[in-house]
Amino acid sequence: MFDVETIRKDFPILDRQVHGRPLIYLDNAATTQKPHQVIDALVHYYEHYNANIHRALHTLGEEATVAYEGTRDKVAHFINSPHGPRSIVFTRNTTESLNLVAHAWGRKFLQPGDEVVVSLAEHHSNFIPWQLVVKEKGAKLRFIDIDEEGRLRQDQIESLIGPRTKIVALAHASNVLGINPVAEIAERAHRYGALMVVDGAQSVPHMPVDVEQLGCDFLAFSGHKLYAPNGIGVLYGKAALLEAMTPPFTGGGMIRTVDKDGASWGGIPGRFEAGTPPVAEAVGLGAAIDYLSGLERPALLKREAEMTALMLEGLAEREDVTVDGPGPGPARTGVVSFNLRGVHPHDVAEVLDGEGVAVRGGHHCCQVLMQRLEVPGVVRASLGLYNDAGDVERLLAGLHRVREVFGHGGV
Ligand code: C6P
Repeated sequence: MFDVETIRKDFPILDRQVHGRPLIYLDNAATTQKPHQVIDALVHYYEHYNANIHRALHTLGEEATVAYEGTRDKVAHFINSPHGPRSIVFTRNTTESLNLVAHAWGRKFLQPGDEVVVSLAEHHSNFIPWQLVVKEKGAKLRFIDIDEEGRLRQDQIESLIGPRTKIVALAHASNVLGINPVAEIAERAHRYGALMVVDGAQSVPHMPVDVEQLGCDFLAFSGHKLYAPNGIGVLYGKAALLEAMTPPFTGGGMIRTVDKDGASWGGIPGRFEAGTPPVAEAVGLGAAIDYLSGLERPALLKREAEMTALMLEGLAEREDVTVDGPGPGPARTGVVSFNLRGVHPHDVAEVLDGEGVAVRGGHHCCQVLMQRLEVPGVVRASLGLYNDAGDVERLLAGLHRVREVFGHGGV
């Protein structure tokens, strides 16, 4: 049985007060809080075996290397990498992972006239790197639009992915809307010989993600959204694709040989990890994966869906709220974006903060999507595994408070 009270005890930060009220943390799509198991792993690392990896021949170096590479194994297992840990590159975050693909694959292999397909709902991290690389290579960026429910338009998936497509780059789950059918889209992309790049920043923390089932060529995600520390991210790539990529960063730790005239690269994945890597952060990521693996993920998913439905029902009762994205059901994660008529999202977020409720208000690094939705921004409440029905109630009660503060003027 999934017991949220026990889970909550694992997260020390949930005991704190904000403006004299117990913290209700509903900004999990931005970053998640950390269980003491992860915090303890970091402390243990620094107190007992802090060292540089793959360099030192001493005991501490050996222990740190084993832990760092151990996390690579755990990640490979967690996302079912068919090529095992060789396909797991550690980066700083999703942004760096996506940039790595755009720079190291896109720059090398895109040709004039090629097309890269993204959607209007992409996070800037899965948008700007492609925008830059297509400009440089004389290629073209094509955009899949969304329908009234915030789903990718099926007709455009079919019309835009074709013989000229070289890359399809989409979020598995949007940080504003819902879940995209990336497995089906990957099939279509592959039919035309294109690569499927999946931004898993918002899906990997919330659902089992299996790269084989998704059929993706690359998958990017961040540790900090997965209850792990900041500063560690992952790029999964099919081994042959990683092998073909030229490392954009060079220096220590990634070479085979160096002489005065040149250098040769080591193998994958270390070839893409130049310099001293985030060892403690990798240790923390390993602890977070252990933590999640110890929970019943199906029960966790079910609860998150229930909490999402509760939030959507509560918002639907208000005639002054507009919710974006699909209705309750399988196309939803625990991300709920909305607007309160007549009140700017920043103001909503500020009043809620006064009530101890942390949500995000703004464009969520999706300015193209905001332009499409014709709004300056949205308020976003996003769930983590520690949120319960009481948190949803506090959010809904907080919206009454926002209305009290701003009244109905200008509505
Ligand atoms: N979205 C949000 O509040 P980084 O910052 O590199 O860890 O993740 C980037 C990123 C990429 N794709 C998606 C779908 C994302 O949601 C994010 C991060 C946060 O929505 C911070 S802007």
